[in-house]
Amino acid sequence: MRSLPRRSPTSARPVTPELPRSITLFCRVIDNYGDAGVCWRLCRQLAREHGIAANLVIDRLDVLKKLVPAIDPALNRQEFDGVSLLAWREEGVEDDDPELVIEAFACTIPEAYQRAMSKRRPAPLWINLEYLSAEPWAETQHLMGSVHPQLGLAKTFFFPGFSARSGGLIRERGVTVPEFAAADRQFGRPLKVFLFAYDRAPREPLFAAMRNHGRQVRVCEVLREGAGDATQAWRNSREGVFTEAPGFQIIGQDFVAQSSFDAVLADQDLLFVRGEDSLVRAIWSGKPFIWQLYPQAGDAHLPKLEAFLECYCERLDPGAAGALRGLMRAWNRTGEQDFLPLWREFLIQFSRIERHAHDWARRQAQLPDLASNLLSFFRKNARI
Ligand code: TRH
Repeated sequence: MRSLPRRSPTSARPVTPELPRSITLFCRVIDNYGDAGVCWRLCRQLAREHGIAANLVIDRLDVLKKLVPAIDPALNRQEFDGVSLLAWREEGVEDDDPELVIEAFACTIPEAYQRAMSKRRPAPLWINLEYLSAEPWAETQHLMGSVHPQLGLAKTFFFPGFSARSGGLIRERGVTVPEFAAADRQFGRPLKVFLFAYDRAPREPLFAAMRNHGRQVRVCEVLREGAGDATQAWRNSREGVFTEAPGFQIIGQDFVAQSSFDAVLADQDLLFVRGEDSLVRAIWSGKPFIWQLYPQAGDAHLPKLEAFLECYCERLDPGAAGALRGLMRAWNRTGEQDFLPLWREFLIQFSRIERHAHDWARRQAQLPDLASNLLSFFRKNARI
């Protein structure tokens, strides 16, 4: 980043700009795909829908390649889909001139870059984009600020969330919740279950319940590296379909490019998703879903789950809410559990849960999306 003043006082631009001309977003991948997935999605949307020059500085281009196969992880700088992709360097970023700097998930942007920001007049707006949470404290912290003790730079905390008091959810312009269509539950038509889960998920008890219940199920599981269970069995089978029992199949699902992910979800009846970004896509699909949270030490993710259930089940019939809560809680625990009564109850309530998923998504889609909220914040706070 250049540290000299950018504009002369005679600049024709207004005092309060409408939109940033340029943003730089920093992303460090902790693990998995969500950090890269969220940051890429947001940058792409800011560039494509709002015409903003978006730089994504990321430390694991190899992880991003799994989501965006056309990129070359060996390049320090490349343009793709309107976004400038830059490999993370501790020395900072050359030749960028952003009016908005986003530090994703408290990744700590390079010190050299922070110093350069502080020398700019005016300094760019600095936002820390946090993880998604329905916990009430997240709303109270949303838009709170802190000042860097040495550099005097202000930073604002931005919390995505599910209410108008939060930063909202990523929702691109083309995303619309489809018309309601109940899954066909005729005999001969298995329930199509999509499964994207962490290794610790209690797959075997869930599969046992599905196998023993009698309702036909076809599980489409995203293949995991080095998995040693049912997915591995699928890998070993020549047909591509691992049939465990009559009416119960597990199919291996290849990891697809992020641009094809919504279409994969749209083809299913029930979605097991995880982390952050696949949850949000499940919401926009309008389908029922079971969310597995990113596991945290000391089970710190369980209060986060309860906060989400509280918010999600608010208008759901109590019987259906009980069934949904039961299955989602069990899916987020480890250890011995009998899923059969949970699965049975969930299927009894399925049509209510299905309707609710659709209606809840429609209500969420009426709230401003994350990118719009970020840009509104910029409009109110930027001075140039
Ligand atoms: O991979 P994740 O578990 O990521 C997690 C979470 O973000 C978590 O909050 C964070 O702390 C941790 O990473 C470090 O799950 P998530 O968030 O759903 O991200 C998966 C991304 O991968 C998402 O952008 C969707 C994308 N995806 C594809 O593009 N194709 C696929 O086939 C699949 C299964 C996923």
